[in-house]
Amino acid sequence: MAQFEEVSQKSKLHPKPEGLILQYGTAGFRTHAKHLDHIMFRMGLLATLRSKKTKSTIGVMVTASHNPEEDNGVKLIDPMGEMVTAAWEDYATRLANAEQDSLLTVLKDIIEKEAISMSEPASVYIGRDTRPSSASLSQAVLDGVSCLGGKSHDYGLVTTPQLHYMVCCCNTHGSYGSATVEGYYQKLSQAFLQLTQNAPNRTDDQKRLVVDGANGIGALKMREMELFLRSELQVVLSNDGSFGKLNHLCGADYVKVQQKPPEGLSMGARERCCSFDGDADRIVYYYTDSEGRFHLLDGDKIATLISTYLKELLTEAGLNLQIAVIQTAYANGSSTRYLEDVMKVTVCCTKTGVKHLHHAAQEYDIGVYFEANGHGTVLFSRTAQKQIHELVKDPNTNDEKKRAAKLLENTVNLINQTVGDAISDMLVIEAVLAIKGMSVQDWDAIYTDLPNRQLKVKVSDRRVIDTKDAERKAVTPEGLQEAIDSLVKKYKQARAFVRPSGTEDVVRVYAEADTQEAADNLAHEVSLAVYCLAGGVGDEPKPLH
Ligand code: NG1
Ligand code: ZN
Repeated sequence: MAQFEEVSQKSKLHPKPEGLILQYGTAGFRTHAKHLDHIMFRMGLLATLRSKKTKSTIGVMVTASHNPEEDNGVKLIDPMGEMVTAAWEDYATRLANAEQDSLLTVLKDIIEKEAISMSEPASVYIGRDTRPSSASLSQAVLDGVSCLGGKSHDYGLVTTPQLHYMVCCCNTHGSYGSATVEGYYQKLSQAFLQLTQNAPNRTDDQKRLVVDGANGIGALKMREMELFLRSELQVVLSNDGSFGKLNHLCGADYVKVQQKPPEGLSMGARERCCSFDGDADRIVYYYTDSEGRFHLLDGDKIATLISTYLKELLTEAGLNLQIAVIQTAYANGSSTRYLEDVMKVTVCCTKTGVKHLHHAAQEYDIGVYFEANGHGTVLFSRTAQKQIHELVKDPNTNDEKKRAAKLLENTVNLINQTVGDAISDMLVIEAVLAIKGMSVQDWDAIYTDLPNRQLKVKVSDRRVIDTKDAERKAVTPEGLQEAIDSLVKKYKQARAFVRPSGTEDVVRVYAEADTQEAADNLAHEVSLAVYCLAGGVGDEPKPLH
């Protein structure tokens, strides 16, 4: 077939370095940008097949999120704006690793297994972040799409969640919103302005928010969106990419992992600040108190704020909908305790990686999911949305119920349900704080985080670590879990676990305990256990103090 001939010819322009093996990980392919040209071309091919198979538009986002600027990556977006399914992740890995001369064989094998009719039309939406390598890499994706006769729409520079939104809008024929960047701004800003009408007396100080754009796409898009928000949110934008390097000493990941403010941000005492990551799908908040102490409000605090607000509204509206919070092993122990014991909401723990949280959240009427690192959103089931909508329309609803139902309806519209979205999450948080008349300090005081520490250990092959129980227990190598258990016993309120990263060639170590020193010591001792029992390479981990 002519299409295959073209694939064969064009793939020579995007050659695979022999022997290079890459895995479709937690968030797609991710590595140094110089190794990715062939991957992009092949993901263009795969997205086209996926589109033919699903008879829907598929998204391809070129980004490496919070990774260093020199890296890049790619992820596929399924029809409803969600991450691509596990079977297709596997195809992605096989296609990516096929040597040049077996590319067509692997491609035809996928076509046969999935019984894809090649005469079906295909449509692929493409977006990219601000990395210097992203422009040419997204061109390689476009080449892949055109080889198999797919139609493409290149959105150029967009945040990851914006592209997810576009894909969902397209495949729901506009009922989720209109598939343009402007449509996104309009939908979100209208909902935000409606919500803040419930907090009419806010001062300019209360409307002010310092935003660290991580020198990335989020900063660019925040600038574009400002106009739509009128003066209901007064954004002071730092790290806007005009000179700093992407994610360098700034951004949500830096702030969360280092537990300190980003560089390049001037923050007054008690001032509300937040950081996006490099593709604006994560957000964390923070402030320094009058003694200069830094306070971080991470994904767990965000989930708590949003679920408390939603639970109160459901009660006021008299709606009997089940709400659950989905977390991972990285959730601070205090947050889990607060949600279960005080809030009395269902808490569920899944493996790391938003696709796992997203699936678990789909099981409830309202599923609030957040990773501790600030990636998350809220899913409202069809039933929940229908009930909320009917209550708004019901002429017999009393004023209190109607107000609660309208707030819920606008909140649904403000939330990007396809994926975690820093801009949407930020607007939800700002609206909730405004409506509840809370300062960032009030929010922070809901519960006190247990001190914690995250470390990385280099090992020769991180796959020697296998885990169970939502990654909270190590099954292999032998003796590792026993070693962790006995270390944890030495500390108060302590917990620790290890798991291989899905995005970096490292083993991650997490520990929490009653004091920072204890959390640091425990994390260090667990790192040593990993180093000794799981084939550590390089220097032995050094103590933090
Ligand atoms: P890995 O590298 O698998 O730990 C990291 C984050 C995940 C997720 C992915 C995708 C932590 C501890 N891990 O995964 O939560 O966000 O990146 O970006 O934050
Ligand atoms: Zn990201």
